[in-house]
Amino acid sequence: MSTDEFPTDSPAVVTCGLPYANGDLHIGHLRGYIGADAFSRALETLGQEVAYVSGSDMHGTPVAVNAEQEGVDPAEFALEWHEQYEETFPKFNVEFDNYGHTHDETNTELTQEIVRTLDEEGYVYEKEIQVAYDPDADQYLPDRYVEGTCPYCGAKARGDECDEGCQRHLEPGEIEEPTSTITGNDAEYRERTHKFFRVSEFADYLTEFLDGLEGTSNARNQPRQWIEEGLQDWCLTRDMDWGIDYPGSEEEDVVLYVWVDAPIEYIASTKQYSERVGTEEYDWERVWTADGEIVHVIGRDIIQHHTIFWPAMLEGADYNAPRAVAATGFITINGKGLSTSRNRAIWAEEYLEEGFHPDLLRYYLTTTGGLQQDVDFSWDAFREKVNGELVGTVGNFWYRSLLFAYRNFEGTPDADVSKEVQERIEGAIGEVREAVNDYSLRGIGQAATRLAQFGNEYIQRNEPWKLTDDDPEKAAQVIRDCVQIAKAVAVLLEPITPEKSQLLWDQIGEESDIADAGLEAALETPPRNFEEPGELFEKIEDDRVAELNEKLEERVAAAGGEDETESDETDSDEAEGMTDDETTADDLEPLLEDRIGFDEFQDLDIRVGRIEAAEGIDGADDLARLEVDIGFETRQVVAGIKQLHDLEELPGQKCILLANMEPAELFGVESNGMVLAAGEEADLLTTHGESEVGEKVR
Ligand code: B3M
Ligand code: ZN
Repeated sequence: MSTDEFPTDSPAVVTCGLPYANGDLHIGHLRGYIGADAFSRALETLGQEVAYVSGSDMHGTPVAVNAEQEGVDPAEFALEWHEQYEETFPKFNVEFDNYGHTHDETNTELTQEIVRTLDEEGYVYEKEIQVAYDPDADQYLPDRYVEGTCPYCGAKARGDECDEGCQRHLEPGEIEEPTSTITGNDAEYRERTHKFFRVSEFADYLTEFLDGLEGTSNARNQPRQWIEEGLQDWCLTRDMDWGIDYPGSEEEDVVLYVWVDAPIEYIASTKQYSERVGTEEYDWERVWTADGEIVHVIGRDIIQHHTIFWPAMLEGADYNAPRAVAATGFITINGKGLSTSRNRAIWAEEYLEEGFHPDLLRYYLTTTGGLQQDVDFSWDAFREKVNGELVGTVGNFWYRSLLFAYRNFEGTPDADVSKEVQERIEGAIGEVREAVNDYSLRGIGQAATRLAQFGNEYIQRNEPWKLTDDDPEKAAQVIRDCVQIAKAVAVLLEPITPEKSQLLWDQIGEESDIADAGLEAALETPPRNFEEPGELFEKIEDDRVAELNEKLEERVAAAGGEDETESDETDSDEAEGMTDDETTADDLEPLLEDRIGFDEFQDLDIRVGRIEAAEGIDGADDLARLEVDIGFETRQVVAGIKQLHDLEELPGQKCILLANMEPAELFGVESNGMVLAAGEEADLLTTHGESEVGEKVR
């Protein structure tokens, strides 16, 4: 790996978390797969050599439990889902260079080889531990076969992950008040011997690794805290028969923990790709053992696996370290947790069946929030974004400029691009380069849409329709500029909307594949002639949205979903970016009995502000220093949001500030006001209309 800016001279690999082969894909999964696909395409447009790989996660209790419920063999069950996923991804223009699965030979062999190396290097030892057991089912209860309470945060948790609380990985035996998910019985504990990986020995290595890790800030900050609290060794084996055998072990009904072989599929899948295209073309060993740039896109609930266990395994077995871990936030639906059991989800198939183009969803999911922010999906917000940005800005510009060019010049006029437009496009290319290096998909999208916005203004300002008769030369030049901008927008937007960009590419008469064009193509002259263009984006009508909302409401109601007192059955997996932590009244802080008068409220000077700068405070785990413009002046404020927000994403965002808060000093930094936020995740309050910075909140 290098620390040079992308593009580098080393081959890169981009991966996304492997979906468990256990159920239908939904929008929560898609955020990660589309995001990683877009990132990999974007790297390519910069000229980076890159492969995008993943595979289905076939093992572990997430698959075994669901297969058992359906009374089928886990291998068969998983393979069926795997095949379905393979068919679904391309429908969203998610194009893997290789999509394998963890149960295939490549991964099985590689996993056993890596574990053998760790063992030989002295990183594995045996220990007797207490393992949950269900006497009625006569079965040990690894991972999702057991539920109980998280010993760290007290939330209801699964055997191996605190999925609704602090998101920590839980070791066998750690969960409190364990009950069997097979019979509902209280679990007993029995003594068993298991293999452990000495993760604790890697604390110093991991600290250094995290210091250099790129990606999103949550993927660095959370693990730092876990290391400070002290790392535990990691149990490598489980009492079950579905999975990969421990190398050389004769023991029946003991397999490797799913999280051992799952990330190794990243390597196995890269290897398969390399073997298919030839190592001359792409060398997996160079990527994984020498100087490759490894970029993992994951959901934020599996940060620990990717920034502690995985890099420790790689280091222990003498592999290369990841360059970046980009952890995405969750998807909520209409402001509530996505829940497959409540059917509050947008399913991949459903989206397509409704007839929407995949690129619309790609655009929505990649540009609605920063990568690590939670993104809410509602059909209303979807319509608004599509109609506003894709139809109104991009599509409108594309169509009007190409139509004008076609009607008056039968294509691209013979003229040179003006200096202004040349520089504007160069600027946009620079913004994309920067966004890619910041792992900001939204930044890529914004650079492209802003360029289209400029195009609209440019055409409006120059009014070429008035020039065709009076000053045809000037008209030719303006339209020449517009065609170039249209082409540039297509190139810049290709990682996000590959199919629509290709269509625009075809419309201007290009004959190649836009995916093969680099960013510099944005400045290359388009072909002289093209055919009459068509509109590439279509407005989503209000009644269509009303209909979709109704459908969603009905099916959530049918699943009993709006009954807040209902205890939710465990979802198949939260991992791909869904959360089930819908708040019930019981979870909320009780309302205060004491009332205050209006005068007392008036004493609070609450203002609309805009965050100008945000940085972590050295030595303080949670605190960030913000500079907030409140119209009259810029305030320095200390806020406990360091772990909860991507600080780099904050500048430019509006916020609400309590301005007459007594000043205080925290970690040597003066705090002069208080930024208001809601809930455990410090959801920052803001305004949604036109209010100006400095205006009072009343
Ligand atoms: N199969 C799904 C998840 O927890 C899990 C990912 C494995 S990535 C190596 O997101
Ligand atoms: Zn917890």
